[in-house]
Amino acid sequence: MKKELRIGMIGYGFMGRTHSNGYRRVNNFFDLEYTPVLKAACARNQEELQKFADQWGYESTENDWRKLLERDDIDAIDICVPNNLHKEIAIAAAEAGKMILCEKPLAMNSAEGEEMCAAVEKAGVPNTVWYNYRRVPAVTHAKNIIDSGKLGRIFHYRANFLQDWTISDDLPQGGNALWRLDVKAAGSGVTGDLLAHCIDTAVWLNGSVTEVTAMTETFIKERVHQETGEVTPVGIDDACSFLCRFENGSLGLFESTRYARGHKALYTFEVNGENASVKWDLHDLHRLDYFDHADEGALRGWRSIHVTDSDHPYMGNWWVPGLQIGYEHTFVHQVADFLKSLETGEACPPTFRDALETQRVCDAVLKSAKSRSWEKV
Ligand code: SOE
Repeated sequence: MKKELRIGMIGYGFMGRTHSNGYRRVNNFFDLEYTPVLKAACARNQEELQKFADQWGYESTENDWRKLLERDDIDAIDICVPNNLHKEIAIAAAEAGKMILCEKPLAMNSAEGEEMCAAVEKAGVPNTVWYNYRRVPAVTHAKNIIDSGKLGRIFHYRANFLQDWTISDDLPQGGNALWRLDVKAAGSGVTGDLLAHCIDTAVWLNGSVTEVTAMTETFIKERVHQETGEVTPVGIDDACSFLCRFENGSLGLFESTRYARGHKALYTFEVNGENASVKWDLHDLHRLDYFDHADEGALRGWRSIHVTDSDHPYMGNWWVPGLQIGYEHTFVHQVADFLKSLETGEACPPTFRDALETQRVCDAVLKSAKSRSWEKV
């Protein structure tokens, strides 16, 4: 008989679906002591919420997250609402003794993140932040290769996250689905939404960032607000590029935009070391490209590792070698790792504290874009 982890999900958007899928599928593929139980889904719009709850199999609904936190039949709260609500819910959930799985980014800024870390650490509740790309098998494989020392001294880290969905000036800001464009709900634009992913992976693979210099641009300065119908200034960054130094002496180059026509979600990174390099591309997510200078000269070249063998990270839990998995599986992996962490008593990274480091880099990036100078993290 498995131990239950009774989930209270707050929010029902895109991320509510990815996480719910993770909870539903995890025990089919991973052998774990715990099983998630979809106890309750919570949001204000009952009609939409009920559809979501029925589709994913949540046993009940709540319209007020405070009521959800009062329930004794909920062990863990999953926060899948806009960024401006993360702090209040997370602190109240920690005070109510609930475990917390929080959608990225952790908070609107690092000051909020600090308070959230203090709350979960004081309460001693297990916590994690859904930076899902860490759990693409090829990305975890890159981590293992780098940690084994095969790259030698690292010189460069390069990452991009490119999209094109906000180019039209007819697109409103704010409200359902478009809160990412409203600075009051999102905190920032591509920096907190997309570069946060790149930074989380970078810090995990290559260590801490010490200083940054950045530029941002808001190409469309005013948009109709979906909730008020009024034309209001746009406060988010539409594009952001930054240079940085890592603690290990390597140099970083990051770019993100929602104005790269033709790119829907192109996340790529490349790490260059003295002996070898790795590179990865979300559009080919099951492959890791690897170049090893020690290879025999005539055969030396980039090799493309199809990360589908049973001894590759996570892959032993899926199909037979050669058959690949995709985006949604990264969330199944995060649930699996969270449930495993409950068995072992270890933390499930990235914890709130780990995600705070990403938040600090984002803050320094936005500060540098304003000050037009290098900023320490
Ligand atoms: C934005 O379009 C977005 O959905 C991000 O919010 C996600 O974190 C990213 O994984 C995909 O793009």
